[in-house]
Amino acid sequence: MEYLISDIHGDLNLFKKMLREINFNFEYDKLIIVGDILDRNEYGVKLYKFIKPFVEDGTMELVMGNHELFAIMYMEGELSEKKWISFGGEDTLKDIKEMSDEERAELLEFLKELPLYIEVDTDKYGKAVITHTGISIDTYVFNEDDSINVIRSIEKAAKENLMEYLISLDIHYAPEHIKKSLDRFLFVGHVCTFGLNDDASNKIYRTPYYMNLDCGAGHKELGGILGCYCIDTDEEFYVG
Ligand SMILES: [Mn+2]
Repeated sequence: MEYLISDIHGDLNLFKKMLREINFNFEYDKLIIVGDILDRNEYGVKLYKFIKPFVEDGTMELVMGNHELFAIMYMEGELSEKKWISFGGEDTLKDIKEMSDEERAELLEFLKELPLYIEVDTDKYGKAVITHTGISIDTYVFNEDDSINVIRSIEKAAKENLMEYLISLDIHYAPEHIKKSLDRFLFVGHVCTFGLNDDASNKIYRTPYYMNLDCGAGHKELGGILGCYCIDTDEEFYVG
């Protein structure tokens, strides 16, 4: 089985609870995390240490989220402590400061190698792309048939301004005809689903063009939980 989880935001315990909930088989199953393992909750660095061996052996994959980029920028001197703390980085920052130079270099290397998107074939949605925010309105690349080339659009957006791409909310505001012309279904996170669902529920947000999996584990004060989607069975799972 192949599963998707997004925006765990340092809640290692809730993540482990989800692995038990879905009966995750480390030998046969695969898990793709749609970005933002760090910040907001306490154990972002512990979560990184927990998933690292599984990313290395291919059991799990992690797509880059804006909070992974914040950590890179901080370690490279491009983001101040104050600014990162304002984005929820306080606990991550504290743990990074306690790391040895070697551990810090390893973390930086791990984060810098993260992909911006992963392609996946699904029975229900056909060819799909898994990426943290979706698309950027200013960087559409069109195919010859006037459909929007999702992969090339993501690459263009990231090349022009990676930070802008990784914090983009554009997919949620794109007009229907634009969403209709995307040449791939999208799996995204980044925006809490209780802000998207008509009934303000924290369940996975589904549209004909994309699915948003950020059920708000980084915002428990607003009722957030952790959601998981199984690509093979179209099932949803929740722990809170
Ligand atoms: Mn995000």
